Amino acid sequence: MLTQYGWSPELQDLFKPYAADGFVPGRIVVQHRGGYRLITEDGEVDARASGTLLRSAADDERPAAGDWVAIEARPGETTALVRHVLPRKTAFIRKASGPRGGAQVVAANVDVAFLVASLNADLNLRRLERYLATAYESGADPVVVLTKVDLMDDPSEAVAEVEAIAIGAPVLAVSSKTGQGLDAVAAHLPPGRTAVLLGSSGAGKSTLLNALAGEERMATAEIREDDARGRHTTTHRELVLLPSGGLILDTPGMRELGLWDAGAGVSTVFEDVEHLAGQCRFGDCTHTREPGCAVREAIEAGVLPVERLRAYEKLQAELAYERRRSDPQAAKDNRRLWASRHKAARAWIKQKRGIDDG
Ligand SMILES: Nc1nc2c(ncn2[C@@H]2O[C@H](COP(=O)(O)OP(=O)(O)OP(=O)(O)O)[C@@H](O)[C@H]2O)c(=O)[nH]1
Ligand SMILES: [Mg+2]
Ligand SMILES: [Zn+2]
Repeated sequence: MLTQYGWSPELQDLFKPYAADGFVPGRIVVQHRGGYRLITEDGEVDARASGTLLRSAADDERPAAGDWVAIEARPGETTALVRHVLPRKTAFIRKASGPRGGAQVVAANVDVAFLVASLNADLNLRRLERYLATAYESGADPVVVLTKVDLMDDPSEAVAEVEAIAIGAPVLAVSSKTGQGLDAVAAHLPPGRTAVLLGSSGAGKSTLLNALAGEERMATAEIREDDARGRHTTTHRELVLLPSGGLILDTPGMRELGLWDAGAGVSTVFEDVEHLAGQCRFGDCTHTREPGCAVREAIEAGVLPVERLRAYEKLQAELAYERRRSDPQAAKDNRRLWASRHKAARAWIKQKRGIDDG
């Protein structure tokens, strides 16, 4: 049973110390507000995280959908206790929404991240760049899946636009209604491999899962007529074993995808911008008015869309903000930097006044 869900000799090895303590292994196949459902050697069980685990674990160490865990079976109780989370192979992590905004693991131990966007009015390149950066950071292979191709007369232009920003990631145009392109999606899901569906509400994630499964496994709902947005139909995360042997994790549509520590991911997605910036005459070029600026030259030549540079700068600023927030030393350095700048500015103003007055 566990082998079908991806249990391997390596995991068996990792699990040895937990087995010695009397724990049994399981994988989280459902995560909802109230707790978890796990798959174990003996079938499915409901579970919750132990108090000790919750107290000691950082946000991104808490059990999440796709995790392999060590559980304590409690005879006579209806729910098992998750006591430990095994080291993850990959993790798709976002900044949690809300004022506290800690790290939130959306999916753990996935091999492939299907970044799902609909080819309708809701298609947004800037949003896809965020998903790509987070996916590259996760360690999973990103695949962009453009849904609802049956609604388009000619998708080639939209696909080309997405390919231009997807640097190296495959871009598939599919229809869960007609079946077009589904084989190409399934090709990324051989037996034992795990994929996650990520994207906005209404993009067609659950419909795609149902089409791959050949049956109605997840509920779906029509998008809103006025603005083509989804209705947040899926509210839990669920890992489904497909008849083909692949595993696919459905997730609730995200309103926004805040970056979490995704510096390397952003660099991968914006390889073109960083490569150009490396050719500017000055190492600290701001690409505004310096001479010998390769970035501005590329924009003027029509090679680099200016919106892409702006998107890159925006994500960099977001990362820097997060780093200051989570790293008190960086915040202090930043304050010190500004304090010294203010001091220099005041001295300069004073000196200038002196000259003007005198
Ligand atoms: N024409 C067409 N409609 C589709 C396709 N895929 C999904 N839809 C429709 O899009 C709507 C939303 O689909 P869902 O699968 O519920 O979307 P979701 O991404 O799971 O949304 P959340 O669960 O809210 O995150 C439904 O009405 C689907 O029938 C497609 O390939 N073609
Ligand atoms: Mg859904
Ligand atoms: Zn420059």
